[in-house]
Amino acid sequence: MSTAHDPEANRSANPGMHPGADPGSSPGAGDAPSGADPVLLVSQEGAVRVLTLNRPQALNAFTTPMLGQLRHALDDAAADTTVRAVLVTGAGRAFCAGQDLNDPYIKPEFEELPPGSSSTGTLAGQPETHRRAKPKDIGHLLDHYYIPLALRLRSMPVPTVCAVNGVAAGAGANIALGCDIVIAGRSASFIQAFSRIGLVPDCGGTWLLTRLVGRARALQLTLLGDKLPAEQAQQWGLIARCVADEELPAAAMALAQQLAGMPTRALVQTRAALDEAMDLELEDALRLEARLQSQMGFAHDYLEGTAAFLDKRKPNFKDR
Ligand code: LHQ
Repeated sequence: MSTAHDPEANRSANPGMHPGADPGSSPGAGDAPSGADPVLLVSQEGAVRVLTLNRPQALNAFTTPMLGQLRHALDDAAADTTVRAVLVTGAGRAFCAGQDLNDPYIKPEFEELPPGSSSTGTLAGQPETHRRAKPKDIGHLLDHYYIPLALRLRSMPVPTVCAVNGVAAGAGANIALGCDIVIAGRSASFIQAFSRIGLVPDCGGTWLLTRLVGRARALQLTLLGDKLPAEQAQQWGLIARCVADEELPAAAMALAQQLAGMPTRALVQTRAALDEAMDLELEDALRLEARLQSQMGFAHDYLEGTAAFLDKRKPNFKDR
């Protein structure tokens, strides 16, 4: 199964007209015209839905249509009960270079200044060029695209795996880290590129990084914006696994298939409980566990899991 440009995804992902651009009517920067390669590939292997970012010429940088399609593909996977795990990866040599800085939704319009004039020191807030920038409210992009996408990912009713096949920068890094299990190829790397261009981390970076690697390393990554190689990312606990590049596709698929065969509802409640426990006192975490365990105890998968154990057979889990 493979979807091309999904006009519905684009339309419903653009709830409001952005003052600076209308991504519903104008293609994102570098997006192929209709009939060309789709910016998101969707396929299915058994119970695993595979979503592949597909703008390799721009290192799979996110355009607004691509962000809309990714969210809708996650919605589709969530609604499809045959899907029991989602695998996200990128086409080509990168996973994702973050927001496409050419996307008309966010790119400032530039007005050329007459030759000889310089904006330097004369216009407050202007960069040192011979062009005058008319900035757009980039917070709008976060409100309408990245926040719904990050929340959708974290609330998926099935486990998510990210196969980081190359550089993951900015929002690309944080979408990867928002998946449940992150596995990277040895040549992959993670860059909190925001500070390099005068921004703060977004797409959940502040929340994720402090939890994953602690304040000192989170600050090092976000302030310096340096490249963190995959192997070191694994040593730091930022990601779960690092494998040889050529082993990545098979290893990621095996992981996703393994998760797909497991008791989905219990896995998803485990993710939610771990996230919630970060902010709980021990006693509250214990009570949360008891409440969830009580629910699990009435569910098919627990009864099936224990029966299969006692019968010495493979369990057939169904709950979602
Ligand atoms: C790109 C991009 C890109 C467009 C590579 N855009 N073309 C939220 C709110 C609103 C605004 C801003 O953003 C956000 C969230 C964010 O994600 S902010 C962070 C945005 N991302 C970046 O700043 C990363 C920019 N990219 C890079 O620093 C490098 O490309 C990395 C380190 C990722 C890879 O470097 P190289 O391997 O040396 O590749 P390259 O730089 O030569 O890139 C290859 C092509 O991809 C190149 O195009 P070209 O036509 O020259 O071959 C780049 O222009 C294009 N590209 N990232 N984000």
